[in-house]
Amino acid sequence: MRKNTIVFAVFLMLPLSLYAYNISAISAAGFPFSNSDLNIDGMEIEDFEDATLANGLNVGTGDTVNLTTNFNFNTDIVNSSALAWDGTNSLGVTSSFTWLEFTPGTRSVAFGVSDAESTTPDIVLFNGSTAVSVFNNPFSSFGGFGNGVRNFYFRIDAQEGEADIERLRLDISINFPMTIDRVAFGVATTPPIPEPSSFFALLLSGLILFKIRKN
Ligand SMILES: [Ca+2]
Ligand SMILES: [Ca+2]
Ligand SMILES: [Ca+2]
Repeated sequence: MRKNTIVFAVFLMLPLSLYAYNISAISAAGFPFSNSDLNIDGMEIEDFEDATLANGLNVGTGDTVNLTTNFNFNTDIVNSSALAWDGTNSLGVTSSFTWLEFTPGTRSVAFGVSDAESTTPDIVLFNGSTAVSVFNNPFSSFGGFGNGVRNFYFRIDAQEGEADIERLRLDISINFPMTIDRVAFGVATTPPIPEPSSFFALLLSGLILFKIRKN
């Protein structure tokens, strides 16, 4: 009985511990949010309300990893208060590949997603010239999709021992554009809200320890 319990534990915990980088999201249902609500206190913020990008952030489009920064406020910004996560402007994600490039030392990145359909967006994380981790439609588990509305506030955190977040590539089908806004990046002073899976893992390990000790 004891042996069975331990095997069961390893089997369930393994996929969780191998999951690279921490991905989480906050539902748009509680909009508007303060920085504290979003756990982005102390991070740099780009709100896309003017033509200048925050220091440490580049935005570009193209199909190779060699990002040529080509952010153009006049053509890349979508003006809609229904989609914005602050102010009235957002970055339109209308190309197949839209790149966000961050200053060295960036450990956490977060942004609001709006106007996204459930079938299209993917996020690919690049370090150097290599895609080190691919999140195949990470949005699918977050729900809240729909055109013309805010969907959720996405977040990725590098865990201890993992490389900095250099670049994220947002992949969409050009027939299904979306927008992002209130990009936060840097070193978070507050951790993301733990995922239900993390809670489950903690609960599970607690229960297993209890059971092992009892035996
Ligand atoms: Ca904005
Ligand atoms: Ca700006
Ligand atoms: Ca859309």
